[in-house]
Amino acid sequence: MTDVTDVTRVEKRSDVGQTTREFRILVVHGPNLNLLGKREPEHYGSETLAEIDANLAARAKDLGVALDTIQSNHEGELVDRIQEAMGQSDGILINPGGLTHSSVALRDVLVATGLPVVEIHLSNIYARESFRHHSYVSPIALGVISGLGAEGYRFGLEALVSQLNRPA
Ligand code: CA2
Repeated sequence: MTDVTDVTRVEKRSDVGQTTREFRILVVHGPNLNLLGKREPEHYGSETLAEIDANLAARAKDLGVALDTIQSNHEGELVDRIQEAMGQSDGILINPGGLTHSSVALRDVLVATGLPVVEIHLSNIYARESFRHHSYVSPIALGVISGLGAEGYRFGLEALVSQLNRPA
């Protein structure tokens, strides 16, 4: 597993004087996304994963949320890390990569967390080969952003935070 970033949880005071916890979001990048910026820019753009993560971190800071970020090429490692999000994270932003189209295990663990999930794809999976048109994650996601490139991650983060801030 690479690129694990831990941002310390911060307590903040609400207007009514109660202490509230800062939201913590797990950002998950699936298999081969570590190759971004090096190959297939026609599908995935020219930004590297490190650049995407840096931009997300800056936006998270503005929004006042903490990010934990992982990338792995191993399905089981992703499942283990998502299990750990239970009780630690408030939401999950995920680009499952190729596992989008194949992994029941990934979908099952996302459901098991009970957390809101936003699914991101750099490319428009519906404008590509037919095997990419089905996602195991989309039916259990709060929402899906596909085809808007690296900016899609920012839109996804903003949507997740907006949802978390909604009164219950
Ligand atoms: O569009 C997306 O973000 C995808 O999730 C990317 C996956 C693909 O299997 C999905 O259908 C759509 C592929 C990730 C691999 O990324 C690479 C990046 C650069 C070079 C080669 C692969």
